[in-house]
Amino acid sequence: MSVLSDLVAGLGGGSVEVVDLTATLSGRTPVIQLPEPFANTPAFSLELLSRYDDAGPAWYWNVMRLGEHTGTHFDAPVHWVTGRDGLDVSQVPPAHLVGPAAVIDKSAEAAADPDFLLEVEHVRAWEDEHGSLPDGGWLLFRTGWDARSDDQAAFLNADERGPHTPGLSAACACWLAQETSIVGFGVETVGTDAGAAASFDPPFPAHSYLLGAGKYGLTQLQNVGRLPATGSVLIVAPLPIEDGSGSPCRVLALVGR
Ligand code: 23J
Ligand code: MN
Repeated sequence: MSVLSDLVAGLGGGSVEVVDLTATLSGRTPVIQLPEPFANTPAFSLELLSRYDDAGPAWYWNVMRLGEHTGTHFDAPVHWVTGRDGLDVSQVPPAHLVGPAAVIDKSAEAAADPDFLLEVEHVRAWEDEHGSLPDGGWLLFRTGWDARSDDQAAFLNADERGPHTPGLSAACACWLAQETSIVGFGVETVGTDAGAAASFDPPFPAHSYLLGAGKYGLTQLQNVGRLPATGSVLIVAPLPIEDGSGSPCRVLALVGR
């Protein structure tokens, strides 16, 4: 197939760049903090099995402990009650995991207002400039929040009223779920919903509408600012955990130069 030989030539010749959108996993990886009485995810940790020692003289390996929804990760439809009859992460068709990305950059707006919400009219204005959202592709919401991901307090940005991070309005989440043919929505923040979304109607509308429509979520992306508004190709690689609600995920983008 010449399209694949062209791709390989582009990768070798530098006209196709591979951009890693994945955050490094460590004990410092931020995790969402839900209020009482809800259960929370523990911090990522490694437990040593052996490191060239009596327990394994020639090998180094660990056991890792982490939540499904830790770091750069994938939300499967079954994660939310509205998608309870939908796919678990092992059932996601591989063809849904490679597709075009559309990038909406609201980093200036999010810097000025950490509670900034993406509205239908913003997406419509983007479409007037760049064309329709991609069929079977991903909408990525660029907010600049990846610059905070080394510091859980700055990343979650909570005060006594709760977290303040950008996201989708309920109307926009509903419209993306029902009126567009994207397969998923990706963000740089800790979850696909805005920090204040527990108080929205419905609560957590990005989760509620998108997962309820069989679409997917992608969170804690890095380097979205290196992608063009259109034309890049995303490779999304969650682990196929049987009955899993999501998975830590490697996300790569192919970008033409
Ligand atoms: C559980 C409850 C609320 C939220 C989340 C998880 C996530 O953001 C997630 O990682 O799916 S908002
Ligand atoms: Mn999640």
